[in-house]
Amino acid sequence: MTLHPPSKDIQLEFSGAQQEIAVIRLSRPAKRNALNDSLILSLRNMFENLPSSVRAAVVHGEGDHFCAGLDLGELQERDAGQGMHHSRMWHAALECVQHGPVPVIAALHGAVVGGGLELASACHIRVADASTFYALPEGSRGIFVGGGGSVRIPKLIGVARMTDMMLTGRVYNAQDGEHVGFAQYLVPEGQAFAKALELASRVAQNAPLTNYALMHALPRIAEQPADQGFFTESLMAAIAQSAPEAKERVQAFLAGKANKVAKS
Ligand code: 1HE
Repeated sequence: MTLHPPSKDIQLEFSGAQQEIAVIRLSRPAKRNALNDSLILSLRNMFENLPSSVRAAVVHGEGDHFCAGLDLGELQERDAGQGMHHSRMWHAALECVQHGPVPVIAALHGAVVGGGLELASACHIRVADASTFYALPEGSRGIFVGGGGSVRIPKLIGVARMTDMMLTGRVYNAQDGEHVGFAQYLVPEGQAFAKALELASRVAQNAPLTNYALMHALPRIAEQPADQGFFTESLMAAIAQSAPEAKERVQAFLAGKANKVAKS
């Protein structure tokens, strides 16, 4: 159900032989894909209503940059209550990205800053090209992260690095960004989208229950004390391996009909 008009600044297309990959494009290049409220609400709506045939998603940005963050033009005088609701709206949308139905791969290039970095950090895999740079200009704008960045970004790079970025305005280039943990893949300029699509095709071939476990169980286990983590792991392992698809895949390997693990 859509209760707000869909934003023209974000597009959804499908790719793959079975249309199993959702491709979501931030499509506001004149404003460097700055995220206004309508765009954030549409992003949420897309992830809440993906067709059941979809097995993986790619998020990318049109033009020279992935995303310039919060649309500063929309930043009005908000009182504390309105500010809280605005931030919670972002949380709800990015929660749909991180804990939605399918793994999400971000294809990054150019600016990945502020709320753009918050969006990227809600994705499961980040592929950056050589033009990518990361920053959190909130510090210099007199504001604070509000889209879940204070929770998600330290999980990628640690609290100390995030504090430094916000205090000093430090910008990480693509190479250093990969090194500190922003991106799992670094590719030559212009190749992030192709690489993200290739990875999405690979991810889409996994058993859906395994992908679900990786998206929903793994981060929760990481937050649990070890004893509870071991127990949750056992529950998830038992559920995943009892699925008919798991049995078929193991049988296929034992019958010599499935790929071996190949040295990279
Ligand atoms: C914008 C925005 C924006 C560009 N909101 N309009 N984010 C920032 O503080 C980042 C601000 N943006 C920049 O530092 C630069 O624009 C970029 C490094 C991203 C790109 O530079 P460049 O030279 O390619 O573009 P530009 O000339 O700076 O901008 C082109 C147009 O986009 C220009 O508008 P125009 O009408 O003059 O053409 C810019 O004003 C506009 N534009 N970025 C609105 N962000 C949930 S809380 C999250 C909190 C945050 O995200 S704070 C961080 C905000």
